[in-house]
Amino acid sequence: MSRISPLQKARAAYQPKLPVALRNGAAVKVNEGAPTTSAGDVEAIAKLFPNTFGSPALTFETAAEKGSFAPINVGVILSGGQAPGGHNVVSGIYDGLKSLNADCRIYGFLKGPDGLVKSEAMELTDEIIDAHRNTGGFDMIGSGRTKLETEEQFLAAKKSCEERGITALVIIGGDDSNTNACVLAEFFKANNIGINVIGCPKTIDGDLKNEWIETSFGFDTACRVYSEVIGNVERDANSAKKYWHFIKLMGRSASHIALECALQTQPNIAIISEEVAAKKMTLGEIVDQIANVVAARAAKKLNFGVALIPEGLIEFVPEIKVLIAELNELLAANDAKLADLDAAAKAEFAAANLQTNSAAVFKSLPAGIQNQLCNDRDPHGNVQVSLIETEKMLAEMVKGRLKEMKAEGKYDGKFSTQVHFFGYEGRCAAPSNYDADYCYSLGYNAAALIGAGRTGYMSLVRNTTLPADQWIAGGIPITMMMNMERRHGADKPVIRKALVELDGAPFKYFASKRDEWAIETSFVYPGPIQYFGPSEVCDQITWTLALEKGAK
Ligand code: FBP
Repeated sequence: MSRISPLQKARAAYQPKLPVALRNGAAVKVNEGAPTTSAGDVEAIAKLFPNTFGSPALTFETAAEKGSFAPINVGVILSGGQAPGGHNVVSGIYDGLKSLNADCRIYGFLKGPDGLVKSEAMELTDEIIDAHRNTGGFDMIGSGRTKLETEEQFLAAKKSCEERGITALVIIGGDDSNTNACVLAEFFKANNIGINVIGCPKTIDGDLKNEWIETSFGFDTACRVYSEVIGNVERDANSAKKYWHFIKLMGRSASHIALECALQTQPNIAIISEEVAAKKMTLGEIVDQIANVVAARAAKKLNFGVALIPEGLIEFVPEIKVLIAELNELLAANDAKLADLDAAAKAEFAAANLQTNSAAVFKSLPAGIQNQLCNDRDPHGNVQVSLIETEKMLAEMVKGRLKEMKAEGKYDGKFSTQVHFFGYEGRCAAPSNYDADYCYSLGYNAAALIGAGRTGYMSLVRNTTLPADQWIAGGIPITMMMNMERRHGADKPVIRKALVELDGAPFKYFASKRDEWAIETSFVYPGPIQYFGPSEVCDQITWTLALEKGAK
């Protein structure tokens, strides 16, 4: 047997908590709410999903009696970027199904939706599941970003399932992957194919949430890992007192991670993309804002600090947002012509063919950023913002601005920078107690949805700021979260991302404190995730969730 760490060994014995409704097994009493609609574009979504649109929201209660359940085979897919707790979702599904009937069998499709299309899967056994309980990563079966959208893929998925006698699929993923789940559920139902599809809300980005889904799994753990390291960097900055650290934090679109980490660590600066968009700030104004804080601290002889930059920032600067939208259309329209060109050649093509305004914005960006903006989009049409070095760009631009300010007599200090990008470091961490419990419950609950014969639903576990005794289990139709968006040059149905709300409690709290954090050195050092020990250190919830639910 390969060596495992002492923590992994001790952690394997951790028994995650479950909502009361699921404690006697995944056979539950189902309560149906009113019919639902969609997050936007109701008519278009209803037309595209005639068989799954409008289903009621569900809540579960303990069943009066267990009843009998014929054994079934179920497929599981881990989809998109890794998030801590994915293995616990799978082990929850496994245990939940076995509670329905010990002869149920579970197959893991390999490398994400691709495994479903290519019919590559492995049966999950007690031994495999036990080796992965409470561990981070998606390595049990792998993950991928293949978008399921063609009829050919759907029919291949049907065949892969039929080959294994699979009658239910669970897709564990973010907004794009759950969009896949919804489209597949609709296709199967429309064509009388007896395969039900259930989704589970995963993404460290924290942007798959709404009035029903409180948070996506992995957000808690990932933010704790980043906050630990930000705290360490802050302490280094405060010890050496010679560097400004520019830290880019993952989160493709929304700034939930940057905001949560700011709440945990109290840095001098945290840019929130949604505010940049709302205030229609230019890149120059963001640079001015940072430079002014650097100058104010320098006036107090504090030539050091920490600035958090959300990964998705660039897409929220209005002028760059327009530029990216035009670039997307241009690159998609000239796909074949550009296929063999490298990013620099694509950038040259873009500079020559963009409309006047966007061409000017494009040309004003450093060459490296121009090339990065022309990199291939991911299979869902998203710009791969993790590859864009916004932190370096801003550090350079602030340096330039400070030089001007010095000449104008508005700044007198030293400015040396270090740049960091924290993203991949947190996505596969061993899940915190919160994520270990939440994920196991989401998986177990997905088994309950399967047991109840539902399709096109997302697994729902809520009230998680309270003790697990008060958690609510159930499901909501995925169509309820959908609207139409422009992707790859066409209008597509997708789950609406939950961005940071500027009138929400987490941002408001941050906004009330940030001026003080900017000038004073108010750093907080959260330290590493604790898995064992006093409940107040092991069982914390995120500031975001606590503030949203009025628990802080
Ligand atoms: P998901 O939306 O699939 O959960 O992934 C989120 C994310 O971690 C983003 O924060 C990041 O921009 C992106 O994935 C990176 O993607 P990749 O793993 O393909 O480099």
